[in-house]
Amino acid sequence: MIALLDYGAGNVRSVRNAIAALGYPLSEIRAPEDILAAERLIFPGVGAFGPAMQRLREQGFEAPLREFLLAGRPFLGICIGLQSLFEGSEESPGVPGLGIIPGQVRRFDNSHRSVPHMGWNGLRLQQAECELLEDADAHRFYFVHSYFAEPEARNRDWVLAETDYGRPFISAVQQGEVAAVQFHPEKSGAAGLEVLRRFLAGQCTLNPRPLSQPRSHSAQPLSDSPVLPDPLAEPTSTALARRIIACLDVRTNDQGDLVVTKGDQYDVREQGEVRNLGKPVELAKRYYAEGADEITFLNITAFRDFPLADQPMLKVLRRASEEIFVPLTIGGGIRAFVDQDGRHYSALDVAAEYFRSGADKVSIGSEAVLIAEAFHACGGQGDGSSAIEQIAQVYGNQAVVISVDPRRVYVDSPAATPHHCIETQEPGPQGERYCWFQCTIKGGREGRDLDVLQLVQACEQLGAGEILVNSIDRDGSGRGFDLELLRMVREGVRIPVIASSGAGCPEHFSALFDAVDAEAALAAGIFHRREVPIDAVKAELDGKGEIVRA
Ligand code: 1PR
Repeated sequence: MIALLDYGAGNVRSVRNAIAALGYPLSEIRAPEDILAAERLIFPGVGAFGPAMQRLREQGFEAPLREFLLAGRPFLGICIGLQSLFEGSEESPGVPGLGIIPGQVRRFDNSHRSVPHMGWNGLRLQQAECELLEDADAHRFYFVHSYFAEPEARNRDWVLAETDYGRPFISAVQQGEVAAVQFHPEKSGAAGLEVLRRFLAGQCTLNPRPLSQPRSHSAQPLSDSPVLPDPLAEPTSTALARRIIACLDVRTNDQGDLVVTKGDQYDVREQGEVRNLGKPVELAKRYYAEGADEITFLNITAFRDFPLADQPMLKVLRRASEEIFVPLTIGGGIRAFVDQDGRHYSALDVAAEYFRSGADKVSIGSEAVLIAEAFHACGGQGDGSSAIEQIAQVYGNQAVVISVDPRRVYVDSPAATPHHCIETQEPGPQGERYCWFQCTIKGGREGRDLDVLQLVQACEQLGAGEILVNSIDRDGSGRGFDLELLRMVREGVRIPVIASSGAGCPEHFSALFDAVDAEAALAAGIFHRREVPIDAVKAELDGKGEIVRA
């Protein structure tokens, strides 16, 4: 019996979907005694360390889980499921972990790189002949976390793999049949599914001999180590790949069908008809097969409808998540609603339904602008009640993407506006040499008195995990990304940035990453119209020395 330890703290649908796709039946842990009855146990921890440990304790799961682990029975922890095995975490001081592995979980330093560590990174195997991760150092896996387990001499005999993000951290542990990974195998494409399959099939034997001496912490005494380092093995670094994201703008057309559409400067109609570029699930599956690192669905008319009434969109998400094993983001209509019967739904309720339907992240557009306006009006303070804060608190910061829809506003001089203004290489219609980037809501239909920097900095402070930067001016133009806009956002925040709008050819992606240290690039039209395949973009980047997932 393979059992899933879901303690109800968040979205584990992706793990269930991946196990179902691999053809294994899964049972649920409902009571403490179910843990010891399980043959193989999967613990996909989600959310924050403290609440996760608290929920385990409240539900009486801690004691049987420790017993299961100490008996060395088959266990796979994922993400917080790995971190919980350690003694404690900086994320929740004073909350003890399970203490199975000596050591602490620490926060990444964001002074030189974006936090969360989000995207596809490699593994440096530390043990020879590990069946669970055999050949895994030839692949990349999807990580998303702000905290990491620190390698030290006293946990060395647990470390199965390390990964680098500014510093080495523990990306997989194993002793006997107890294993855990910091990355998400259920979101790591074929390579991740293979790791899960090996665990489910009972292929996780380990020969506890290190491949190489772990780095940086090697100054620690080795006398208690049962194994000898291999002096010939040179540790190689791993690095985070640039992500390529396929975006599907989805709406209902005039015939009532849910279609993928694509606009020019957000106008999706051609001769009065909504452009129809295909069916959402079919297109998304195509992009998964072609190597998209992530897929985003934007429900572009949800600002005027009640998204939970939009069952076809939720169905799209459910079907896509059953067959697509890279991260899925959905945006559109994440805000509070009152339905026809007067029932109130919070933004968190809407997001929760999206997560339950298979989303890994939600993207907030219009509502984020209104939240940022209120934040600045209160002197740069949040009160915990905004959609950003509430969703981040329950699902984690990494699950909250802010989708920005800015438009250039040209001025003659910086003194002509109170907003953050740049001198632009792309003069305005009257030859103006300065502009600011105005935030809009409702799909660009309404401009607000807020600039893009004010928006993204407020959202970062409130707990957003990532910024998706669209550009109404560049959308659908094929003229390349708006590098001036992107540079301003990149320099303004320490969370990952996705560049969007205007991609027309592979060279636009290399020009983007050459100019702006964005984590990801998103495109729509060129992929939908089959003008540029995803692998041509990756080949171009690879040729320019950028790291991409093969
Ligand atoms: O405001 O929270 O309900 O969210 C609505 C979401 O829908 C927002 O994220 C907003 O960006 C999006 N949206 C609203 N109207 C439109 C429209 O096109 N009429 N789409 C729209 C925005 C922009 C990109 C597009 C890129 C790449 N689409 O996502 O995919 O510009 O296109 P390209 O590569 O073809 O240039 P809320």
